[in-house]
Amino acid sequence: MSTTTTLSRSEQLIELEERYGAHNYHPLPVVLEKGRGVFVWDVEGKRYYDFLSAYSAVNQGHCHPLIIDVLKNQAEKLTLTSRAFHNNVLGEYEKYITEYFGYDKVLPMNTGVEGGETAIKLARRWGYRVKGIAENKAKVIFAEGNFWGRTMSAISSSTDPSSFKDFGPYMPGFETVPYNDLTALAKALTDKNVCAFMVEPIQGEAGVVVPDENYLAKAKYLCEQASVLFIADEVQTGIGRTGKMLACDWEEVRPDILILGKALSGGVLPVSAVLCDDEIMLTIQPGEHGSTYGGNPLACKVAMAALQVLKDENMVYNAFYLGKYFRTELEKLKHPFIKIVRGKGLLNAIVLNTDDEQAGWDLCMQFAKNGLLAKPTHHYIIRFAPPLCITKEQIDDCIKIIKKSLDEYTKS
Ligand code: IF1
Repeated sequence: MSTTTTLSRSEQLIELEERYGAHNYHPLPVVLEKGRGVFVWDVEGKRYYDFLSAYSAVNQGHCHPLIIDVLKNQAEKLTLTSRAFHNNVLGEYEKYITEYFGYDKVLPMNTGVEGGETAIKLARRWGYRVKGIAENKAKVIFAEGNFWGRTMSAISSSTDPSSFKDFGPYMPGFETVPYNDLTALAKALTDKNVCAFMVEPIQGEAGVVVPDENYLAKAKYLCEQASVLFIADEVQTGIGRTGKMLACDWEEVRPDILILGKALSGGVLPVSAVLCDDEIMLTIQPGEHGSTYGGNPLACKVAMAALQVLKDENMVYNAFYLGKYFRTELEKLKHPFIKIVRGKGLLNAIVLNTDDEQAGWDLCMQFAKNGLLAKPTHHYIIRFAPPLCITKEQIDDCIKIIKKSLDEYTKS
């Protein structure tokens, strides 16, 4: 064991985490200290392309100057009032975001999983008060392979043992059907106690799994026919990530309940939002739901800035055009180690041509050595999700890094 005097700054900081922090993550051995746009720098000053974007929370680029300015300005005025009182920003934000996405109302929360919990409470409440489901009988259908967070409800719908094992007992009234399987969904929706179907338009954590063309549109139609609410979890796929403002826009599907998070704040602080129309939203009355920080003036100002720069800097089209270009250039490599290239917009992944469970991690270590940060979602699936402000020249540079790393790894 080397003494602390010979440890690098990164190693010293990693040791502190190891000693004093919970061991609920296994990060790459990279200690970041600065971010700007598509780049991050470690404590030794090495620069990397960020191809994870904090799991698609930094769509607008790290420390976007306009968002940071708004943050600083509001932070010196008023950060939090709680909802015990009004504040001068919330109403302006609620008008802005409901017009931006085309819904009657928004319920502001903080993390993505709180958005999911809120959506499910709204759907159950609508199920009892509008659809007329008998008390405590409401069911919500999820897709196998879903991931919407780490709370007891979220893991109760999970089909991944690493998410749910030995955390039981689980939330009742949750059922799953195979993703991208309309026959199974149709069958599940024959149960009159089903109030909602909650689904990611593209499954992120499952490995950027893109469903068949029209799956979302047909699923929405089946829900309408069964008087079941269609809840879109766009926490990871929303805010321009897939080359449309919402991934549901690819099929012109309007979710009954829309969940947003992550990049809603441009990666500056936790902001989530649940949007729906009055028939659903007003089933929750004063004192029946909320959170200390939900709708705080700092978050509202930051979210408006994050949504505005997305439009002003044409990031959604950039994701559409450069996502297509990125996948084409990856496929042109015809690299024997790449089995599949898949994704939409700038939410992409490669499936490696191996059954070596260590391959994804080892290749990401090679990427890091060559100046690009990515992380496997599963052993041999690597997600590529850079900020949406990336340029064509930077994509070309990253393709070179990916090719170099693949060659080095497969030769080692
Ligand atoms: C971790 C995964 C991604 C999400 C979708 C809701 C949430 C998430 C589609 C909850 C959050 C995060 C959680 C984070 C890593 C990351 C992740 F690897 F865990 F699964 F992106 F794929 N819906 N995803 O992806 O949002 O409460 O976290 O704000 O737990 O390590 P949150």
